[in-house]
Amino acid sequence: MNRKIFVASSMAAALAGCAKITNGLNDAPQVHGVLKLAEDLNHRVIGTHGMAKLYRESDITQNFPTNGNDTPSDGTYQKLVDGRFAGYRLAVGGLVERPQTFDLRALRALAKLTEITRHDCVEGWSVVGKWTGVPLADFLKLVGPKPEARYVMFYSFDRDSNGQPFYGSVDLAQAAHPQIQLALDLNGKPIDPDHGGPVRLRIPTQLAYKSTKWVHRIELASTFKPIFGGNGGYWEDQGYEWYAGI
Ligand SMILES: Nc1nc2c(c(=O)[nH]1)N[C@H]1C(S)=C(S)[C@@H](COP(=O)(O)O)O[C@H]1N2
Ligand SMILES: [Mo]
Repeated sequence: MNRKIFVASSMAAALAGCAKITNGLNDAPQVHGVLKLAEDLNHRVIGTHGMAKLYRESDITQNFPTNGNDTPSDGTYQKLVDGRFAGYRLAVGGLVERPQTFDLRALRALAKLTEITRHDCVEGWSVVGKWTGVPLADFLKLVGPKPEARYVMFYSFDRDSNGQPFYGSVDLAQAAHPQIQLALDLNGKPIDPDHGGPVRLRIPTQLAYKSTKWVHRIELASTFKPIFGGNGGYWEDQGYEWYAGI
């Protein structure tokens, strides 16, 4: 059983994700069926409860590649960079008891998780970094998901060449995982713009495309069907799996 899951999940890893050149194979219905099955098994059997491996300081990667729809050229984002993010606000709304906004000082006061973890991009590279930030579980307790809330949606500043904004999501079970954080620091310094600063999601138990960079708005929702392409995320709308457990 375990081996089956492993094989299925490595297949998913090889086929899904952020490869910039889309692979025609991904579109074959039988491949999709296998991936869906793997996704389902992973989600129920491993992903949500398993822990990502923790690394040592000496494992930290020196030259950390970046990946994304380019660093947002968006005017609002550029102004925030110029002002060293003093004007940055994270807005939280949707199905929450206490909608509110957070500036970086408020977020830093909640940052109590530091973990050295690896992120795996399906384009074939992995990097180990030290991330410090706010445990997502603590953050959600503060804003109070309403009983009908099921998903946490993350919205970013960047857009692709068609003007489509980047976004992503996890469900509340994944959000409760102790290693998921709203990251503020990378390797002891505020996350730079290229790596998703000032606030990005880090999910060390899933492929890196789920770790949404440049987050400016979080919304709790009961379903993601009516949001953009309806699949829960930018990459998911291109056909990749919503659950990307490693
Ligand atoms: N907003 C946003 N987040 C994103 C992406 C993106 O294009 N936009 N790319 C994802 C992908 S495919 C990867 S591999 C990681 C890369 O993170 P890094 O640039 O810090 O290495 O960010 C993820 N988060
Ligand atoms: Mo990626």
